[in-house]
Amino acid sequence: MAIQWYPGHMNKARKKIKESMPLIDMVIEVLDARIPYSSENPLIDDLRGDRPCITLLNKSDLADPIVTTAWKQYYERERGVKAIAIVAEKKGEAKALIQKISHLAKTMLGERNLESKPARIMIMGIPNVGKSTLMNGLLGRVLAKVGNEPAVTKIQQSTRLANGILLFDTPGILWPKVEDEDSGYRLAISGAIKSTAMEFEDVALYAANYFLEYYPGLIMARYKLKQLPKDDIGLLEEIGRRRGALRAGGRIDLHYASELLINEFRSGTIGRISLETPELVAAQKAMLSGDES
Ligand SMILES: Nc1nc2c(ncn2[C@@H]2O[C@H](COP(=O)(O)OP(=O)(O)OP(=O)(O)O)[C@@H](O)[C@H]2O)c(=O)[nH]1
Ligand SMILES: [Mg+2]
Repeated sequence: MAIQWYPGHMNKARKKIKESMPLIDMVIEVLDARIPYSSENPLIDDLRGDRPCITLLNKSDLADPIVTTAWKQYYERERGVKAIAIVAEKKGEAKALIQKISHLAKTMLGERNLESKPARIMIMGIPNVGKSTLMNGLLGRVLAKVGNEPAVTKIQQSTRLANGILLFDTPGILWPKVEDEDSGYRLAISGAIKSTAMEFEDVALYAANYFLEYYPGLIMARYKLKQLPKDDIGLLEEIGRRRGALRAGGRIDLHYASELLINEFRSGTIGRISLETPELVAAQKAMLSGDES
């Protein structure tokens, strides 16, 4: 599924980020721990240039812990980057990050007196990944509006922390066209794309397929199945039947079942699931480069 959802405010946000960038010392890039590769926005890399960056894998409470460990190793080994898994929503987790951020700022900015000229740090990432939640967590109070849908933050906002840090929260931005099919689906499943810009049933079929292959045990347990459905549509039908989503003539309401499956994934009700692993992504990249040659 190629995604084309790039509302006006995202374009404005990108321009504003570009404008502010010369004043920024460091970037915190927030990735979704369930899709670290697909939630990495090439626009952000472009905008930040060679500024130092802290990479966070947020919502790690929802991701498969084994896969998150594999991703951390991947970042360290392949990129020389230390990715930190966090749960921005959990009280205290963001606070614990402050020390790391201060330390990095002091190392990077050397002689600068941070009290008179604070380290300027911009929090960036795709929509709905938890940037504003992180900002509030670092602050220890609710300043930025958060919400369980993409495009909640519409304008850039900054605030000063006590430790010589000036934080900038930014609106989530996607790139104008997500061409990679698999990444498009994963972004849609994770909640980074507005519901009105996606086809729920199409996305749920992709999710169902993936869950059946990689997390059959969690699916059997959650939907109390004695037998694994033979395919994606079979799973949606089974969910619909079990939840009484029937239409006239006994037809199953697949749209209802689709929403249910996606929402239960997003809330973590099915269990801790990652939508991509370093191996899957490597295979996907190999396929794509094969397609081009
Ligand atoms: N389970 C879980 N949910 C989280 C975590 N961090 C944030 N959330 C939830 O994710 C949703 C989005 O959070 P926001 O902080 O508004 O995300 P954002 O990146 O600022 O989103 P935009 O401003 O729309 O780009 C909210 O419902 C948060 O409660 C986390 O670590 N774990
Ligand atoms: Mg926000």
